[in-house]
Amino acid sequence: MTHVEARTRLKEIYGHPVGRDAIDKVLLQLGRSSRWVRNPVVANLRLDTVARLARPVLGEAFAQSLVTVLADHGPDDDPTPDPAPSGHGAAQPPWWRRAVFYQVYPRSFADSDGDGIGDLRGVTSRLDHLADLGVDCVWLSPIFDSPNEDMGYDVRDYRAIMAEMGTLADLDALIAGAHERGMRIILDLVVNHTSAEHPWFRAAIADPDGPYGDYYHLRPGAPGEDGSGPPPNNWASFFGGSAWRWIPQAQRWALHLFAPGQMDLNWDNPRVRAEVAEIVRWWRARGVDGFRLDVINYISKRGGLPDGNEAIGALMGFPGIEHYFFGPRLHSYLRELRTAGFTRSPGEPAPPSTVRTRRPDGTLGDPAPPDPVAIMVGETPGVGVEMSRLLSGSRRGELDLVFNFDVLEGPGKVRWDDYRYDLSYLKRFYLGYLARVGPDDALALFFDNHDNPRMLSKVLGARAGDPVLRTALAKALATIQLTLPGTPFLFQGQEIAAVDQDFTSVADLRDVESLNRFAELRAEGSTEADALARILPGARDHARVPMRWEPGPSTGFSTGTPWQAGREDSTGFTVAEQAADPGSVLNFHRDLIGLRRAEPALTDGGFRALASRSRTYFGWLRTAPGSGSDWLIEVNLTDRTIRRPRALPRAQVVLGSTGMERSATMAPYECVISRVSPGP
Ligand code: ISL
Repeated sequence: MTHVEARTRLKEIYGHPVGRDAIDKVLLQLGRSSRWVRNPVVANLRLDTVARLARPVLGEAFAQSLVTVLADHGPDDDPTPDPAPSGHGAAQPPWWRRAVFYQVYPRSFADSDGDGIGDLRGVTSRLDHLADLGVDCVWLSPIFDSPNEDMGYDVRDYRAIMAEMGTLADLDALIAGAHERGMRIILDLVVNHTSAEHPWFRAAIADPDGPYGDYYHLRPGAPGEDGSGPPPNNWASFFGGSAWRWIPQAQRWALHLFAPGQMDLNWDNPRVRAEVAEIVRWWRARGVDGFRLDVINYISKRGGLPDGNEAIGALMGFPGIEHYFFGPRLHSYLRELRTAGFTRSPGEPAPPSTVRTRRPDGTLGDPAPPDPVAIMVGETPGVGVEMSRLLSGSRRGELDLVFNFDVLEGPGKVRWDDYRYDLSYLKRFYLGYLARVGPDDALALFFDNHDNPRMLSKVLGARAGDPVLRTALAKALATIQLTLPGTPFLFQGQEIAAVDQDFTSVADLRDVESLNRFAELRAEGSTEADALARILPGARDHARVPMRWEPGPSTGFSTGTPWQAGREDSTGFTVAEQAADPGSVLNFHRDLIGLRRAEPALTDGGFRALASRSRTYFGWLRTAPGSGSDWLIEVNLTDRTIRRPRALPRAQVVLGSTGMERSATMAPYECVISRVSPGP
């Protein structure tokens, strides 16, 4: 579809990758099924008719906004196939296809010097825990120098370590230590914005017409403007209020999609793009194996920064979002960065160390040659399945993996809602996703990260306090995450079944997002108790408390006072306790990751869902090409005993949460991984 106009039919829009994701997103948000669009009568409706019918819900300009975004990503946008050997279609799949990633939130992982803040030496001291678990790649959340308005997601110096976390020498040691243990290491690249304290921003506001003025989105005010007038557009900040801040010194408005100290960079400026590529090369030369790219789908903003559509703003919660979440030049900027920053150039010196390879039995081999292209993992809030494919398909030459966040909340729900997540949605989400991807696509599988409450708590609510249910569900989620086709990203604590905190006061919270939201609710008249109750279901703080290494108040995290205290103190849910218990969630993760490494069908094998319509039973086969054996994976998605579907293949249990037998029924949240028996 090259030309979208009023006579275009809904099915044509739905046939456009961006149109399909946009419509699916709206339906998901409204809690409606996408079957609705496939109904032939609806599918044949003309866009102008849809716009008229949808007006009460979506307002006047919705259709036009959709058309504009679609036009940005037309067929002309298809790149020439990527000849680089990074593709998944290449003879040898890239390393990350089989890898298990592990996200460390360094501030809360391990504190080596007793100041209460986790640090790099702390991470290094715990590398054996990660290697024993079977991790292939460690991702460190921000460690660069930062005033920490948003916990390091506001970088002041891209080539220095945050003082409280250590030094460049500490990072060099960490990289070498990880490589030596068979683990790659990636860092967080936060380049949609910099801190307001970054020298570029300081220079920009000191002289808005000078060389740095165009590094950011600076806009003059209306005549006589003193900052009290209306900002340049209606875009909202994700952390509350307008996305614009008046800078009196510069007599300019400055754009910040996040906190007021996180200034959005202007990626349309080639000098900005060159700076970013140079930062990436600098870190690659130190041995870093790639980056997770923070909100990377937000970097290209529509020219002129027009007002956002009110209806879309109301629906998504953030006016303006359609002008930057999948911006017009996103693809070309990513391709440029991949080539200029992430791809090794001929004759480039080897980094100080590279990862030692791991054999299928887990033992270590020789150091691998440097990767031809360092891995690019995109954090891409808001993109749907088709946009994910456009950003990470192996022929696209853009990102390698992206995070699709739609799995994290049930239909019609947002993070702040207090509800119990229904795992039948998780099954539906993945079956739908997997049915739409091909060999060129890759999925990142994740349930927890530093921006979300714990999945265990979303599903169980207060019943996460029941150690039996908690253990069973943690193993079930691990089974799903580690044996579906895709690349799993564990977040620290998942391996010991970490759950949400029982925060009782706003004084327990540290995150700028929670604190701003609390202040807004108070300003609107909520009582303190009400405001707290409304932010706790979604507070990012739940996942940011110190790692529980040992029982006891300090949890083995620090000898000092932790920067943020956890409140969870259940018995049996620390690393030390679980290491000693063969039936623990920790040992289940180890066994399962070991099995994955030994049995290629569990990572590379084909996928076939069983009983796909069941809302309670999630079962699938991983089929081995050639002579290897097939695997049957089964999970009870409920807290009840369920019957297994009939006519399953005969199979021998290899790993299970409750024992080595398969009977007609499955216990609450039971999970079983079995080798399919040969023969009929
Ligand atoms: O918490 C959110 C806003 O309501 C999420 O949408 C989150 O901000 C989004 O996923 C982007 O997250 C990343 O960038 C943010 C940072 O605060 C998050 O910690 C980071 O993961 C800004 O850099």
